[in-house]
Amino acid sequence: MKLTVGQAVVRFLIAQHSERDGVRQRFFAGCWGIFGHGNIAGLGQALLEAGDDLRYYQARNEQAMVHASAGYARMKNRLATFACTSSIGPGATNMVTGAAVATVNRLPVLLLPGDVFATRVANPVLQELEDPRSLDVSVNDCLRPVSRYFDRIWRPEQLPAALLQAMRVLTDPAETGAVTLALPQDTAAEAADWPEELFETRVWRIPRTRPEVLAVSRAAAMIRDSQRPMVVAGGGVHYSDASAALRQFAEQTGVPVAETQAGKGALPFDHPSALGAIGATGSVAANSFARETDLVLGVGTRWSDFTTASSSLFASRGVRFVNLNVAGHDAHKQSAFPLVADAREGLEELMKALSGWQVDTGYRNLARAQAAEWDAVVESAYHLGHRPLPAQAEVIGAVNEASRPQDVVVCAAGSMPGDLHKLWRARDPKGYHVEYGYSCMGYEIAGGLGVKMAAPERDVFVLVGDGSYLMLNSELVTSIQEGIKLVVILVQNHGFQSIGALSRSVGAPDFGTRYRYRDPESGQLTGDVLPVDLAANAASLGADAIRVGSIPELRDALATAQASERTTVIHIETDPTVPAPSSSAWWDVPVAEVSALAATRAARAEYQEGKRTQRVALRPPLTE
Ligand SMILES: Cc1ncc(C[n+]2csc(CCOP(=O)(O)OP(=O)(O)O)c2C)c(N)n1
Ligand SMILES: [Mg+2]
Repeated sequence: MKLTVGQAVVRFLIAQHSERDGVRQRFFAGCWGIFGHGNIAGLGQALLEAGDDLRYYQARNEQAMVHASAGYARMKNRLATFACTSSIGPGATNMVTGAAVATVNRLPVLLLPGDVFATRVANPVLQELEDPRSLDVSVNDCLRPVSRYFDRIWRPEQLPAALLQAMRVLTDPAETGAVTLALPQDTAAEAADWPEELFETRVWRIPRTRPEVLAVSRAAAMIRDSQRPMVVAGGGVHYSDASAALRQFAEQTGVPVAETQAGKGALPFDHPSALGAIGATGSVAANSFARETDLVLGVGTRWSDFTTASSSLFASRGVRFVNLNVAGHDAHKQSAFPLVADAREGLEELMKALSGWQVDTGYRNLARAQAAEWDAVVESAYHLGHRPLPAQAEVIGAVNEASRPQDVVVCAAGSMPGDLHKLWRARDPKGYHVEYGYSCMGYEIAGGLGVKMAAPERDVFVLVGDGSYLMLNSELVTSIQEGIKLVVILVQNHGFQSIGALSRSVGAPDFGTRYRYRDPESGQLTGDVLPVDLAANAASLGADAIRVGSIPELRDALATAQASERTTVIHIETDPTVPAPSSSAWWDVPVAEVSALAATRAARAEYQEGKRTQRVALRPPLTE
């Protein structure tokens, strides 16, 4: 069969399927793309010819199209995603940040950047890097460290093997992330003869790896021996569709469950075993359990510094870890006893091995009582009644109360992810979508688009700060173009509230974190607030924009947005001086060791207090 490399890639993508638990689906829902000389004749022409067999979606920014794909893949529990094609040069390097989001969050996305001429006759092509040490280097090599598989198709003959490797990695739960196949622009348009088998329907089974039998009994024995066990649930619980199994595990054993950012929603917030969020942005309930626990069962977590409060949280001398994780390198973190398996399979095996065992009633009740105390804190944060401007927590409360249980809240960077982690009342396993692996400003609207494409029956509430909005708001246009409805709540606080607070805690108060005019006298950015009008900006991009000045007005606007078919941006100004309730946990951000500023010296002294609480988990998991 004679096809160009571009046509062969598209044909192959159309034929790929995933299957788990007997359910089969197309693996690629379509292909995002922005065209230039590097990809228009190869993939562009091929997508035109394929039509709706592999639908083309137009984005405004290459980074954003990778975010949308990652959001989609996360919502689909990694069983489906998109391909993304870019031109060479800036189009390709714009995808580097999106690729990092996908890889850090362990989400499959296929990147197909154009690349420099394989034949090199016309060198240097427009946008070629020209590395004097080697002509086989191009800017696409920037994608190597952020891709779990990277290949460059210099010759058509190399394509079949590369496509199969790409699919292997994309559908492997332990290895998945961004995968890059760079397509030199001449090769992509070159024709070759392909075997028909390459384009036959291919089904990639997503395995549910079972844990080793002996490892299960060892892990169960460690849990049985413990006095104060707890579960830390991570994103792997969702990806493995294990929230029902986790709930059963918690009900059978009484072991309380805390959740990471990616794991939030694993249990509904009001489940009797739910301690809520853990770590630097956690609930006081989960964090006080973490300080005293003697055995932690980590399920599908990568143990980020936010979860461990920078290695300061699990303070009990005798604490040991068991990690149930599909990836060996995660399973071994925290010097844990590793249970390498799919989360659902692993929990089911542990339940069998723990049959008849439970934590004592007192411990169970303590979890319930502390979670109830935290929920009272949430309730009052939701209804602070702060004036004249509302607090951010009240905005979160109003959105939570207006949304239906199955709806999805989306966020990524700024002060809101932490506040959402602490305060959002999750009622559905897929209802909480905060990208906090890479915490990438600009993910919010683009990622929300992918979420809505994966779950059109749900309303998607995108919470975005003014800083993130200004960084990447352009996919609002895509949402209008495709009729993909979002409800965007744009929280205006004239700068970086999150980093503002951080700057104060490291003794560099408010430096570079406010959007202000330069003050002619001091020479600093401390003048008046800038005259930006982000609601007008949203309206100019085609969205319905509503400005609100209070929480009751916000509630009305949310109702209007919910009733509408179109994307609505609700603009609300908040008071950045009102923090969310404290998590009583620490986060390690270094402070200058010497300084002429008194504020920095004071911050350094406090930092050293925090450092004293840090302890790397090194205890061997098995003592006998
Ligand atoms: C792409 C990117 N650049 C920088 C950062 C560091 N950073 C984290 S939050 C933040 C400020 C976010 O501002 P805004 O969206 O207004 O949210 P706020 O902090 O005001 O809640 C910055 C600069 C980041 N996370 N991502
Ligand atoms: Mg802001």
